[in-house]
Amino acid sequence: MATQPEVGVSDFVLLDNLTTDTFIENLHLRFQNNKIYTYIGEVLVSVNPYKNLDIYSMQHMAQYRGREMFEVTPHVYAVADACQRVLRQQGKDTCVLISGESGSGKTEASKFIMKYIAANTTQVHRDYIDRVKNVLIQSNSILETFGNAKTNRNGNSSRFGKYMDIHFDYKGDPVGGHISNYLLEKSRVVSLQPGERNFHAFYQLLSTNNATTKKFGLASSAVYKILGSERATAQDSKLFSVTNSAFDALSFLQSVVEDIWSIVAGVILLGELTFTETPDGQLSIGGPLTQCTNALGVSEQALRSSMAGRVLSAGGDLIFETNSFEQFCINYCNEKLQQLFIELVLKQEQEEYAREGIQWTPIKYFNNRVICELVDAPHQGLIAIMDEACLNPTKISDTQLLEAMDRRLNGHKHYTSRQLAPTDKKLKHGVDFRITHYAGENKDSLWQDLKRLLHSSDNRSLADMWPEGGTNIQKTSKRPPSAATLFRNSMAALVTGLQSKEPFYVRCVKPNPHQAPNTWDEQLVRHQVAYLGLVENVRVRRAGFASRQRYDRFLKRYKMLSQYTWPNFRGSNDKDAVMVLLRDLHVSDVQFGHTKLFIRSAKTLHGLEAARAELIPSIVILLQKLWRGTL
Ligand code: AD9
Ligand code: MG
Repeated sequence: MATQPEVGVSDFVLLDNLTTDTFIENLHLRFQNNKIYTYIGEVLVSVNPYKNLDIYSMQHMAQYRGREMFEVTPHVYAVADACQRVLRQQGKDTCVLISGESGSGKTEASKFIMKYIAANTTQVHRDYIDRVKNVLIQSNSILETFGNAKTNRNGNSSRFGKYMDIHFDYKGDPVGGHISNYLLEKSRVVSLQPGERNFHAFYQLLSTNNATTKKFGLASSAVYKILGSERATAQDSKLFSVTNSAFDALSFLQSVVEDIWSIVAGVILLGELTFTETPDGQLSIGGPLTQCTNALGVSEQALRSSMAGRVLSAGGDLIFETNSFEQFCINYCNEKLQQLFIELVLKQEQEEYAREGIQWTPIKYFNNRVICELVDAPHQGLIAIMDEACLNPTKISDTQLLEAMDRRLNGHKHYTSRQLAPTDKKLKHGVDFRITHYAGENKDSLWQDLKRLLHSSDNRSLADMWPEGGTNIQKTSKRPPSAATLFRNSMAALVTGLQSKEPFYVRCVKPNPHQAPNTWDEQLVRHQVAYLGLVENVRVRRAGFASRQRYDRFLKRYKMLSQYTWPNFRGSNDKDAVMVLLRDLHVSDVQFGHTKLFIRSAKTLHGLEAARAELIPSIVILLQKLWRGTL
């Protein structure tokens, strides 16, 4: 493969004078040259190009197969390959953690990784493996239809967190998988920000021909509240076919697919119903009630009675702002993943030094554990305080909840609230409850009567989704855990799962807020570089060693630099050969591990690379002469 011209440095550990400015300069330079990927050691930094680059073809994949990360130009395929190699060669479970703000390219990165894994399989049991590969790739279409929406930040924003587990056989071929979803932004169904869309599924269904929509009690041309100010487009129509092909590829029964679209129609129609209280205290439901109950497969009477209790008991206080609660959970999730990143990156370094018999002194870094504990500590954390408030039989107001938090957390270095600190000073790290929409009455759990209603549906798929609706109400009178507690628990389980695996990281950066190609917003990038702790990451990596390489790989790459090792070293031991090579080159800022060479300064690596680049042309000429027999 032709060596690609280097732009800036392809690994930040090689930056000469590391500051936030030089970091951003290098990232920008590479971005301008369509080099959207750069390493920090084995961590991949990815900048969203917002345009299609010709770097993802099968030919490109082939360049990464079986190659060490530093040997080829940085790429998300290199991460996928390293991940699969560790799994195949060391039999260890691996995971890839992809983080970054909305629109930074996380979902696309995950799809490239899956595409690479699907392509990189052996030929045995082809049919079966092909099916699994197909499922891997097609499952994304379904997840995106029901879980993605256009937001002001991203035209295809994932409104849920997802964890995909792929199972491999002993040869490293994918044989199955499991997808866990976290916190779907359900509030979007009923409340949209200006300029945003609801979940794609609603528009897709309405983009189909009249016969299909009519079957579900809808009219393509009608304007439904749930759509906000947006309408179905030709793209939605295309994606409706893609979604249905994906259902097919995943072996969904046709009857289940019909059930699913019928539920989608039912939700659209629910949005059209109006509820009023008649003067004699009865509930009057207006709008397309019959179409709605048909689509949901429930009786009008059942819908009426389950809604009556709910509407009347909620009084005038029906739809509170839930966005902030979801945002709070997303922020907490990001802090947890950041914590994992900090601890594992350091842990990994330390373990490697110990394994290789290398001495090192750990460096200081901001550990955001304190932020996570502020949220999730038992009894003391914000979630515990919210839970306590929810237990209060009398409804408590926003202000009372905020007061409860202030009482318990006043003095905590990372907590502030509008009441405690009426200034605009932002906490660098921490939780700021300046705006609190949390209503104290967070009962995300669906009420028992609604569960019973859905469980009674003729729509088998809908009924199956609510098995609890069939249980005796007496047995379920215990209050279900709050949404915050459920989320905390699922985060804890996620972190435990991830900790048991060998992690790889992709840190995604969004270059501008306009979703535009070739546009660089320095402020926005600076903010993300700080938030993701990227410069800190380079420091941690460099505080130890700029580079580490297995002896055989190192020798292969640099043996040409010494007469003692080129073309071959006389001894049999790669470590000895590397020692001789480096002595000859007068390189001394290294440590010799058991299996790897640790190079302290980036300059040394620069020097070796430069010497190699200088020698390559003469070696090529030498080899050509040898082949032609003219030497
Ligand atoms: V969100 O947190 O789910 O709102 P993501 O997942 O981080 O967000 P996403 O992967 O959806 O962002 O990327 C946003 C858009 O950027 C995509 O729809 C693509 O149009 C564009 N994108 C992202 N990565 C690439 C890429 N490697 N090449 C080309 C890209 N376009
Ligand atoms: Mg996404």
